[in-house]
Amino acid sequence: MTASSSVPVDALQGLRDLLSTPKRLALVTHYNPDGDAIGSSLGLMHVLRAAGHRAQVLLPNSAPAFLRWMPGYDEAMAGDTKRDQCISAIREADAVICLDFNRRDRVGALEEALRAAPFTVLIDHHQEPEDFAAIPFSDPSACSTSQMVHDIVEAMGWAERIGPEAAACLYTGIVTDSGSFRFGSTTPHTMRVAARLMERGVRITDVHEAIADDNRPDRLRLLGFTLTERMVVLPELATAIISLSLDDLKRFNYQQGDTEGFVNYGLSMRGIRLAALFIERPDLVKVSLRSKGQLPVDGLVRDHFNGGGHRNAAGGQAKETLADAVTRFRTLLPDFIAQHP
Ligand SMILES: [Mn+2]
Repeated sequence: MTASSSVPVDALQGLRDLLSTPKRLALVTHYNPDGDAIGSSLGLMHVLRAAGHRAQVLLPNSAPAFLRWMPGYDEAMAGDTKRDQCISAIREADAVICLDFNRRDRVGALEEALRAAPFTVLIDHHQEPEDFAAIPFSDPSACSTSQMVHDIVEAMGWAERIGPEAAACLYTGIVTDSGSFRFGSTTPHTMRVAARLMERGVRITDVHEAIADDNRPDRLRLLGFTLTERMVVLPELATAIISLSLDDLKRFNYQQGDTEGFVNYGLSMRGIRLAALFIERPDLVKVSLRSKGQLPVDGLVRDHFNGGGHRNAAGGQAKETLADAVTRFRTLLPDFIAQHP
């Protein structure tokens, strides 16, 4: 292990004890799993299997299409199609490993089973973890859970067990959560981990093509429409706001994952420090905020939009109409921006 990765000794010893004999393990990640959720889970699954354990990945719901190529995805079970089997897998597991989330209400229909699980391990990089895991690995400074999985595997002395499939999964998680190595959480250590994963056999052009070059015409047209018709730029507040209604999405034959990354276009404009994306769902409005520098959007989301995240990337929800949610956000903006010049 390098000096710049910090795997806590107590948790590591706990994990060593747990895995000293073959175990049946359920690997659970969060609802609407992203590249890091799926990458860290499948990556760890491959390594655990190589170490002689039984490991089953459980997703609260299916992955967006652009992540389904990941090695081992076909063996994962999703709670939206196989709920009872997922719950049985949690019940029958010797331990449940929770990846890329830190509150048990993040796993949708699997929450009750997870709460009843007698032994849990947490591997996660979000702020303010709920205190529930017997073995907690929590590092909010890590760029991704996938990087943490790499570091834990290495600290276990299992680096040789990372094959090309695990490497591809972990690399994908790091790339997607670090914005392709550009967010502030990207460190020299992140680059070293990426280099090691290349040495373990990941073909990075394949990964980047699979992630980035998977658009359908409808999705690109929705993006064009969104930027032309549904983006408001407030230069005096260094903010861009995008809002999309159910009708907008329907017009472009929306599929899950289509609006992934849209919020970042707001942030790509010169002079913009804060980008917001409001998306109408049948039962609520989904809110995503992204920021640059010291602007702490996680606090804003926690206080006003029932969610959380990281300083520069946070997500939550609103119960009012789309228009009301945007209006409320715009009302909060001047003070928020003034407090963080
Ligand atoms: Mn993550």
